[in-house]
Amino acid sequence: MIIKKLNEVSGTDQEVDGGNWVSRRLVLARDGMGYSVHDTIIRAGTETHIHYQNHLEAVYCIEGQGEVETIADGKVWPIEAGTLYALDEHDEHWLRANKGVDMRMVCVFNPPLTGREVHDESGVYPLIVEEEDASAA
Ligand code: 9YT
Repeated sequence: MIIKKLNEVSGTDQEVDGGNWVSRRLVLARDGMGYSVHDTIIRAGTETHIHYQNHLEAVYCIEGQGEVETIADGKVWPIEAGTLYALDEHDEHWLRANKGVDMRMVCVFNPPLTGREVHDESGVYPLIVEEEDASAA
């Protein structure tokens, strides 16, 4: 059984500040679950270009409001608490948080992040496979 508390992750190397967002990584590749789980704050008024070419991500909003726009077709979906979006086609997108209040998201990644990743200039996370994770596959 793995038990993690947000306040134990905050301020450690499992808290990653990407500028427009800060990601508190609760479950990581080394936990051997096959996915990672993050509690992520998207800072109010920000717009982030994201393209997870190496990962599938599901994102469940639990606080705040914003929108997601898929770049291939220009479609825009509003996001509020209780909205989930899943990037099942590695969808390149813009993620925008409304002004005034941060968004808070629960994010699940497959394959799992190792804990060190931040977006590169194309909005991509590199694929890092840890030994424990590779042997489980
Ligand atoms: C929703 C989203 O993709 N935000 C960027 C950060 C990422 N989810 C993470 O590393 O937690």
